Amino acid sequence: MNKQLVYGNVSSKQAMELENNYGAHNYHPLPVVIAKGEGPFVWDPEGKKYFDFLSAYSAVNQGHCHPHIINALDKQARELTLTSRAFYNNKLGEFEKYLTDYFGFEMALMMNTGAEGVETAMKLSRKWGYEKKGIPADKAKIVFCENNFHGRTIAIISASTDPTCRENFGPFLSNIEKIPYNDVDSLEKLLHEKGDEICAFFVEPIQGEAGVYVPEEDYLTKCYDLCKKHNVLFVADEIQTGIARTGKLSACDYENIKPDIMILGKALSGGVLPVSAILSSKEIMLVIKPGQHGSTYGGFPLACAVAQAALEVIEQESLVEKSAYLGEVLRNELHKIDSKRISIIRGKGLLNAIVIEPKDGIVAWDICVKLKENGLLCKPTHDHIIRLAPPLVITEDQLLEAMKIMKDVIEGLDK
Ligand code: IF1
Repeated sequence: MNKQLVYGNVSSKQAMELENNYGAHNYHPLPVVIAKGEGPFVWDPEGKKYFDFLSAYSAVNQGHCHPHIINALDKQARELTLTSRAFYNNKLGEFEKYLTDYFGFEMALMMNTGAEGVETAMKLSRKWGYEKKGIPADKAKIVFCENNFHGRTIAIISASTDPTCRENFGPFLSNIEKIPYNDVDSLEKLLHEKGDEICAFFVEPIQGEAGVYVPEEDYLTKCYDLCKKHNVLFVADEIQTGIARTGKLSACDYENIKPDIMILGKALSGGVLPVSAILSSKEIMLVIKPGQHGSTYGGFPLACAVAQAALEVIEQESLVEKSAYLGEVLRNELHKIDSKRISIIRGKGLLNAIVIEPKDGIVAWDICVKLKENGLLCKPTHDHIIRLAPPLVITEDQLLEAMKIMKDVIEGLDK
């Protein structure tokens, strides 16, 4: 143990050493330590201020430590935190009604992490496949898209095509079909061949990890219609795209599609607690009977109070409209950057990415390090993509200030 260490008061250097020495090396973070957050800003232990353009992978849509959410946390934490589902609690039903009304569904099943939400949707889809669609025992198949990201469990990485996520974690789940994203014909062909044994199609309305990959217009509609034709559940993973991030409440709203199952997580709690949920119809949801699925913390009172406050913030501060408007401003500013290094700018609302041409050995990572030094935190994905997803509470002036940093850093690379 470092003798200089005063608990609760570590320097950036100490914090990085501690994580490195005592924590598993399952991440490779940018060399910055965050000690405090407020709205769109974070500070390191030495007091340097940064714009946060990752928002904890879109969990902090409402901004860091939003007072309305923190008040709800504080109030509920003093009243009741956890009961387990062995008993009823006075928050769960109230929140389930609020949540289902909010998104226009009949029923919710609450879990904790996003991955658990996806697992829950997979289990529900299979059960529905056997009990409602009549798929023969152990034959149910689920369709996923290539380059997806749905989480880290064994079932979910069985559906992944990313070697880094899968290497030496096998054996994997069988009965998973993978087709290219943004390719309606592949889905049509697969459903035509094996539709009788397929229970569900899982899709991200915009692929986040793949680099904010926005599919062609009508892609979701066409997939949805094919699913209906073959009696296959259309399951939207809105864990990253949902809750105002893309300029609509959920990204499926762009095509006016109501998925059979919608999965939410991340910003459902505004970055305060791990809270996820799947939303569906009574007919589908009630396939799961008492004792067949659950989680100790799933739907705990503290989560319900926090999540309700988090969704109230979205409405009270018009974050859907703000995300749509500021997304236009952001992409407009990016287009003004005079650099051959930027090859593509894409996104919806405040979920955006720039694709960088690697040149002189400078890749996205190096640019993110330079941005960090200038007070702007972004995360590279793959070698050539930088994701830009600030908290939705950012003001237009703040956004313009951040975009000036971006412009100066990128144009500065060739000066
Ligand atoms: C990590 C990406 C973002 C998700 C979608 C489910 C989950 C996620 C669409 C699982 C999680 C995260 C987790 C994080 C990296 C990250 C990510 F780069 F990998 F793609 F956000 F962009 N569905 N996304 O995006 O939710 O279990 O993590 O709560 O390091 O794993 P979770």
